[in-house]
Amino acid sequence: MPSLHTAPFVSSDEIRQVFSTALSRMYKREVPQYGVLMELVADVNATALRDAPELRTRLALSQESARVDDERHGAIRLGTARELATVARMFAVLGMQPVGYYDLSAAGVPVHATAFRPVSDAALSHNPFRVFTSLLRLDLIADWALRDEAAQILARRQIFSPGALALLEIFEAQHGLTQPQASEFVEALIETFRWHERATVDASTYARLLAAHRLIADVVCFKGPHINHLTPRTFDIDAAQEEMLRRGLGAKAVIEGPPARRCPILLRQTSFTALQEKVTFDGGGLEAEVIGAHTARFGEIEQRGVALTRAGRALYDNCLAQARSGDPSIDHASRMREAFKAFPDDLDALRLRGLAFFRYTVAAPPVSDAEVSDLALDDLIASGIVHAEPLTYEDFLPVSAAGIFQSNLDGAKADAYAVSDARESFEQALGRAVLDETELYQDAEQRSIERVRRALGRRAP
Ligand code: OOG
Ligand code: NI
Repeated sequence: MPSLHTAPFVSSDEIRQVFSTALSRMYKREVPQYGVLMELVADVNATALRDAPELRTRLALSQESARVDDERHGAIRLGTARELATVARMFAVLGMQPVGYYDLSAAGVPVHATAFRPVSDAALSHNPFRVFTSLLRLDLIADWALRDEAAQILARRQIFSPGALALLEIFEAQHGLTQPQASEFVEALIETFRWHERATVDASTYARLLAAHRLIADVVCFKGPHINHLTPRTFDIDAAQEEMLRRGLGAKAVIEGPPARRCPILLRQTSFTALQEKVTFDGGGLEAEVIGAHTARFGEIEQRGVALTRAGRALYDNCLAQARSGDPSIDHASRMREAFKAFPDDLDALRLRGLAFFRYTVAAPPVSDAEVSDLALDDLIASGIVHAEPLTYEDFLPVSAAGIFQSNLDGAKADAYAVSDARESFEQALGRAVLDETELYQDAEQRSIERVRRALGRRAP
């Protein structure tokens, strides 16, 4: 029992909310196009809600209605195992845990990643802020000398301020932060993710790392892991993509993920290319500083659909493989539409075939016991007593992530690396295993079934 003398702690959900808002404010100041993107998404979403009464009803019924307006994800790229371990502890203060393992080496991007995000129903509906967090894989750099040099440069930097580290220790010792401590923590943590104009290396070192891989230069040459994009959520990504082009944001040509459907599944994303930013390079002691430019930061939007079961995901991966290996003389969009005909586009079919996850609620209390006795869940849904709400996909897609990375690395298509998946070393660096996203959806669905069962007494389902 908490004693009367214990200072009240701010909840992690609240700290995450404040952090996400502060980060958005900072990014808007640093990357003006992000402000344009936010306005555009707000307009598109308002139109989508006005024109689609089913969407309005669905959102009102679900636990998501409140969260969508300030829903977003960000991405950072880290250089060392120690940075990843500390970031994991920092994000734990914000109630975010590592979910999923993404190997991007197969797509020629020398990183592996996880997504830090809230996991409980309540935390997700409070604020679902996520951060796609990649760790550079120096082991994939062929040039030994360059690899050593990069490791040495990275070993010299400390991406967190002493203030942030001290508050992290206080949080871990007292299992919470008071209001003033939480505010100070958010402010200190934001500093880590801002753009630092001054590089930690001279111009020629930067050029060498850039030539090895643009991504290596982006991670190694700067003081910290600048947030490289913040992504608002839209209800209609096709409309948003058109609007991006209309307002002069050079959107990438192809929307990543599944094709447009009546019932959205997983995740669709599109981005616009990076900004050119001014960089001041170290003069190396003797020479004067050199002014240069670096491109790393960009804008992205996403539309989220229903989370898929393992069977659903296997079918998705199959359709994607089908489309990719299809006739190259046919355009990408047509190949995708054709391949995805195999994926049912109807919520009942997705549920009855066990392809997607749902959250069940009691829609209309039964009039009599007889109505629910011996009825299975599907019958209760068919008779309107129970409502099945699609569970939103909260994670990322490796193929899409690779596409997003590529589009912001000057479109340079890299070859796949020979060695790939290094999950074990990633988890070792992280200091823990990542959570399995499918199990989280499965648990959320199961919990909702148990709630329905309790609400209907011991009669069903
Ligand atoms: C991350 C790219 C992945 C997404 O939404 O799939 C990503 C990066 O470029 O650092 O953010
Ligand atoms: Ni992203």
